Amino acid sequence: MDRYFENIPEIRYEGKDSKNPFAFRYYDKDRIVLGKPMREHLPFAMAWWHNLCAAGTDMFGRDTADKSFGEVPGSMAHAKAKVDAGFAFMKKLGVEYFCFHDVDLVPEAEDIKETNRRLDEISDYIVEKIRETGIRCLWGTANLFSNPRYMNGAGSTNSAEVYCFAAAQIKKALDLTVKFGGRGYVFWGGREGYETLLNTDMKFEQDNIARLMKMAVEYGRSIGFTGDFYIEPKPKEPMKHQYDFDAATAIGFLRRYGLDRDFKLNIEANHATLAGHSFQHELRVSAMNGMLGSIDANQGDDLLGWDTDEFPFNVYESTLCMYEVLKAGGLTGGFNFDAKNRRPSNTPEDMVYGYILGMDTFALGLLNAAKLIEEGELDAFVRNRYASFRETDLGRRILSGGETLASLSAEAERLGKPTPPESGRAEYLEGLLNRAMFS
Ligand code: XUL
Ligand code: CO
Repeated sequence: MDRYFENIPEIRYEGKDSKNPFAFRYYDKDRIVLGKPMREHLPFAMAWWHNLCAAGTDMFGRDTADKSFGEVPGSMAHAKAKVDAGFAFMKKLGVEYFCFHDVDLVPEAEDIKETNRRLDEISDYIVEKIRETGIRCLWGTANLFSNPRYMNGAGSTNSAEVYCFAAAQIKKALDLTVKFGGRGYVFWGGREGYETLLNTDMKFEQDNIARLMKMAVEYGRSIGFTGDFYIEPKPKEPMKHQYDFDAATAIGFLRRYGLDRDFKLNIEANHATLAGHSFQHELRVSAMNGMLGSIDANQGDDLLGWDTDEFPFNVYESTLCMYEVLKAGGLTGGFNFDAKNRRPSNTPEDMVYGYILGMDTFALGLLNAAKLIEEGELDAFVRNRYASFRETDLGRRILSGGETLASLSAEAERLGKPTPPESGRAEYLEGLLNRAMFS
């Protein structure tokens, strides 16, 4: 089981001064932070697709990494070797969860009956590994974007037969998620969008996507799935415009169709920035709507305008992320490294370095965010900033809902002019952030 990573030791915490490349410098799984061990704050997951399937192919060139794991790619022996390698990898790193698409697990056959048979076979094998290791499934999903039949979308397709295949894949992926004891089920609408409105009935397509999601909820609950469904927003790529553009758009959609009781959001850092938002913005919008469910932990590149899926190393981002997560009371899901090695980082060691980097970045973010919360200055500043609403007679009357435009207009005339608002103190607060991060 160990043979793919045989030259790599188990990764342990050695502290920030360690020079050992195969050690954590910040992720100390049993360290108590704000009353809970780090591993409970940070349920990390391995993304099956990037780690075990993707081998560096891009639009301009072929694979650079060898992900055959000693077997012929496209065979069931290869599918099993990926399971062996994946579980060995997670054990080495102490990663306790995995996320998967149906077609990450087995080669897809021409006939869906055969694909489903292969999925039954491999999932029996995965269940054995789950029992052996205690590693669990964070979430599952169906890949409704790679197969050419999804050219015009899956839930949003113009073809009733293609829609039927999307439903079949979702049913099977839900069966697998439940079989693996998964905590969540994700919808990322990769092809749910449009290239041109000249050929698109947007309302018809969105009604159909919602119908499919309702069927998924009904079926999932009927087979004992008690976890959350998630929408993973993304504004574009592969489509020019995707329907789940950002958190606010996805929440509006879920509420419009009455799906908000069963769904939360899976927020991906690189998708947030593609939408022109910060990661923290998308987390805050989700949290304030009670919909922060899970996180795809990665980062984009300021110089590139697409989904680069890099392993996260930006500690400002992970600190502000963990600040939002802690204030929201944690996640029902976890932190899935939807991240891949750079194309020239093509060895098994690089796979391990990617996860060490990501896990340490989030552990450091957690420690910094806990410091900010314990110091309490940011919280106090924000609370005070709105004091005029809570601590004056006028403010309290507005909050109680008893005022009208006419009564407020009379009040304005009585005042003549307002007391000038106080400074927002952005630079001072950014200094506090730096102090928590570097002292
Ligand atoms: C694509 C993406 C997906 C989803 C799952 O940008 O993030 O990998 O996370 O389908
Ligand atoms: Co993702």
